[in-house]
Formats: sequence, C-alpha cells, structure tokens
Amino acid sequence: MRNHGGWHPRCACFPIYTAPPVPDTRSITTPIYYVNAHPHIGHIYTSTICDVYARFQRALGQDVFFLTGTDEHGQKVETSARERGIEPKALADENSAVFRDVLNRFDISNDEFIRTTDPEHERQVQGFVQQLLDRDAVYLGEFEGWYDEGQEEYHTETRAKELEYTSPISGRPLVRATEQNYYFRLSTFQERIEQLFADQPDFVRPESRRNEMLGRLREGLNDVPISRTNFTWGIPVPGDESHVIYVWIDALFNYITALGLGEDGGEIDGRGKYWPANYHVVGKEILWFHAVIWPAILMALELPLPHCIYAHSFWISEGKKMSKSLGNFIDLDALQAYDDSYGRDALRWYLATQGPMGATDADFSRAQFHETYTSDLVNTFGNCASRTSAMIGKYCEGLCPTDSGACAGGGVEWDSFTATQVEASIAAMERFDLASSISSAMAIVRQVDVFINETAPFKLAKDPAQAETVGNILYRCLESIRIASCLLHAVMPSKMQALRDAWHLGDPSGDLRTECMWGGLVPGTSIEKVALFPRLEIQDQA
Ligand code: ME8
Repeated sequence: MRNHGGWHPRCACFPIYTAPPVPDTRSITTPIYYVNAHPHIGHIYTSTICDVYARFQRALGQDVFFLTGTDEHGQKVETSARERGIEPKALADENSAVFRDVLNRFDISNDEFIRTTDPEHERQVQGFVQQLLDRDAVYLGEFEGWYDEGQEEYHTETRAKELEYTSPISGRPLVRATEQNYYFRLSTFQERIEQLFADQPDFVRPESRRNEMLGRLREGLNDVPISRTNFTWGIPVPGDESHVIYVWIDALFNYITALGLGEDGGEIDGRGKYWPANYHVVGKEILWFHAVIWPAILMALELPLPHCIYAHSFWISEGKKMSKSLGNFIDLDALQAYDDSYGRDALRWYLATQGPMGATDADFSRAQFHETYTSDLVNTFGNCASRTSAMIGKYCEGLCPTDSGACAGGGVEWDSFTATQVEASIAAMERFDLASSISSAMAIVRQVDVFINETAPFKLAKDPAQAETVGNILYRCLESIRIASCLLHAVMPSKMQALRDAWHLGDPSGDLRTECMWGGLVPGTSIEKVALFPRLEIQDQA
C-alpha cells in the first residue's frame, strides 16, 4: 500500500508523523517538430519511446513532465507558406494542429505541447537573448561559411569538406554565404564543454554518439551565428528588428520556456522543478545542437544542464533510406494501416523493441513487423495469458486459486525471481534502456511458459487428488503474468488494461513497485479468459 502520510497513534502521547513520500521529478522531451512537413514514422517513433518512459515513471509514482511540440519559425516554413499563398502563421497553425492530433491518436501522453509561436515562448526567448547580449556572450559580427539551405545550418570548412559540400539531409549542394549576424561566442566554451563530457560520461548517449561529438569537439569550436536577416518569419532580436533569431536557437529554448524559466517568477505553474530535464531525446542528425550548442548557451546563462542527451539512430524502410520517390516512405497512412491490422499497441511494441536506439539504423520491414508481432505478442505473451486463464476456467471455476504454499514443482522461487526481474526492468527504464526493461518483463512470461510445460497442470488436473497442486501452479502463473503486465503497461497501455479488466485487477495504483510485489493477486478474484493478440496472416496487413 502507498504511504499517504498522517498521524499514527503508536502512543497516545507521542504521535509519530510520517511525511508523505515526495515524488521525484522526471522530465523528458522530444525534439519539437518542424511544421513545414507532415508527421511520419520518425516523429511517432521519438514520441513513442519518450511516452513509454513517461508512462513507466508515472506508474512508479514519479512526478513526470513530458514535453513535445512544434518548431514553427524559419525560412523553410516561410517558403512553404509562400508556395501555398498563405501566411506562415496560418501554415504553422494548420500543421501544428496536425501534429497535436496525430500524437493524440498514437496515445502519446505528453504533459505539454509547446509551439514556438506561443507569445510566452517568444517573449522568453527575447529575454534570454537579451541576457546573452548583456553578458557579452553574443556580439554583432560578419560571418562567411557553408550553408545548408534545407537545414538552415552553417558548417565549418572542415565539416563541409567531410560532407563533400553536400547537405547530409537533402543531398543538395552547400552554398557559400556571408552575413552580418549576431554571434554566440561558442569558441569560448571549448574547455568547459570538454570538461562537461569528461565529468559526465553519460551526458551524451549512446557511447558511439558521444565519441562522434568528442571527435567534432577536437576540431575546435567556432562562434555561431544566432540571427538571420534574409527573411522575417521569426522572433526579432531584441533591440534590432532587422534581425530575426536563428530558428535553432529559438527552438532549443523551448525546453526551458515551456517551464517558464525566462518568466519573471522563473517558472509557470510551479514547473521550475522539472528543470534540468532527465532526457532530451533526439535523432542523431540534430545531436550537435543539443550536445554542444545548447549546453554552452545554458552555461552562458548560468542555468543547470540537462542530465542526458539521448540520440537515437534512424528508421530506414525495407533496407533503404526512406524516400518519397522510392515509395518506401512510412508516412501516417502506412502507420495507420499497421495500426488497423495489428493494433496500436503492437505498433508501439515494434517501435519500442525493434527501434534504432543504438548506434545503427533499424529497418522497418513488413516481414520483421509480422515476425515480432507473432513471436513476442501472439506466441509468448498472448499465448501464456490465454493458456493460463483458460486453465483457470477449466480447473478452478474461473476463480483465482489459493496458493497453499505446497511445492508446485518447477524449481523456481517465484517471489525472488519476479522481484529480480522487476528491479532490473525498473533500473533499465531509469537508464532509458527500453529494450532491456521490456525484456526483463518478458523473461517472467517466458519462465511461466517453461513452468507450465514442466509441471503440466493440464495432466495433473485429471487426478482430483492433485487439485491443490494445480491451484498452486496456476496461482504462480497468474501472479507472474500479472506482474509482467504491470511492467508492460507503459508500452502497451490498452492491451495491458484489457488484461487487468478481464482479471478484475482495477486500474494501476501509481505505485508500480508495490504492485509488482509477489502475492498481490487475491484468491477468489474472477479471472476471465483473454485473447489479447489474434494470430494474423502476413497478407492481412498493409
Ligand atoms: O529537426 N528515424 O525537426 P524535425 C527516426 N525542428 N527518427 C526520425 C527519423 C527517422 N527516419 N526522421 C526524423 C527538427 N526523426 C527540429 C528540431 S529541437 C529543439 C528542433 C525524428 O521535424 C528524430 O527525433 O525534422 C529527429 O531528430 C526528429 O524527428 C526531427 O524532426
């Protein structure tokens, strides 16, 4: 049970006060997405893995802040709007709403959705840039460099050469550009950023990405322009309206403007406690901004740094980079088709277990999706839950049996075995290692399968004298699956809730650890048979 605090009359004269547990805070962010394109698998992926973390932490009773939103200023949005003959703000309104709806549709449980056109954001960004000017971290200067027009990003000579003077994103040539701009003195942060990487080895993860950043850091840091004059769709530089703030600087600030750190009181709605963020989760292509430029800006403002920047790799599709022209682009329609045939939670499962969280890209393929669904969800979790609940129906009148403690065979100490997996699953999620967290939960389910095969309750049930043993075996199976389902609730909220409903377990309590303690399942509870994941033919799908 949760300790809600209160006076305990241990002794009438000296009541002992136990303070209610203070939840820790956990805060996680996605990149904010550009509104000049429509959402696709990449956006759903990053949002889903953050969502799994956020739900899991909430289940543990933590005080969670999960932030996402849209990045709405900049040349690309201005150009797209002009092409459609509408105002940039109208385009931003339209597409931001699309992102918001889509995230809702995919069960993303973000606590806030920030838009960089929100007046609160714009006001705070101007305030922060003013502070940078006041602290002489920003100055007006002349700049010449290699510009990636699609990404609105400048590259140094060394980097441009490495990229063969072509955009790594669009493949279009980089152009030589000169501008008078406001510059951020990134070069003065070289040592401090190196120190940060040395002191906090987990600041950038995974390790391979950290090494990539260290390599680029060794090339030396140059000052970076933080304003533009060649278009107007942006936040004006305070005191110099002929410049707008570079969209990347504007965007990075979202992580703290959403909390109100630039407001007079230093926070909005008591959200100051959510800074620094535990995780900024981003794709590998935007890691430099997050791992180097962003901490340097925060250092200049004397604000605390996020704990970890987690940069995942990319989804490719059917073995190739996704592209509209190859016809292998996994857009919303394609995702919806998977959702329609396999279900929302199967899609979340595939993203969370097979996604590119490590150093290499991951292939989204129909065959692999089907294989993952069939082996993990149909044959393992689904089969185990339906088999167990069917036996309860057959041998125990549909009621959870009593565990008399008599030896039920199998040689597994279930309470300590499940406790070990539960702790491993929680610890892995804390490290944002979704695959390990999920695999610890699945280890419980796999063990149940082995246990059923070894102890064969379906055979024992033929002998009425073995009824107690059958009950003991099935209690252990039910209880183990229940515990696994608690751990998997964050990744498959609807299916795990369906299981809870069929087994009359109620809603999750918000205290995952206690809920996962052995013995929580009350004998006599009515257990309905479940069929959570139907077996499908591969041609049934998109
Ligand atoms: O870069 N595989 O926004 P964006 C996995 N506005 N994830 C992918 C992906 C893929 N193939 N493609 C995209 C921006 N993503 C900026 C961010 S943050 C202060 C500003 C995901 O709409 C991944 O998270 O281009 C990537 O970083 C993000 O979408 C880029 O979204």
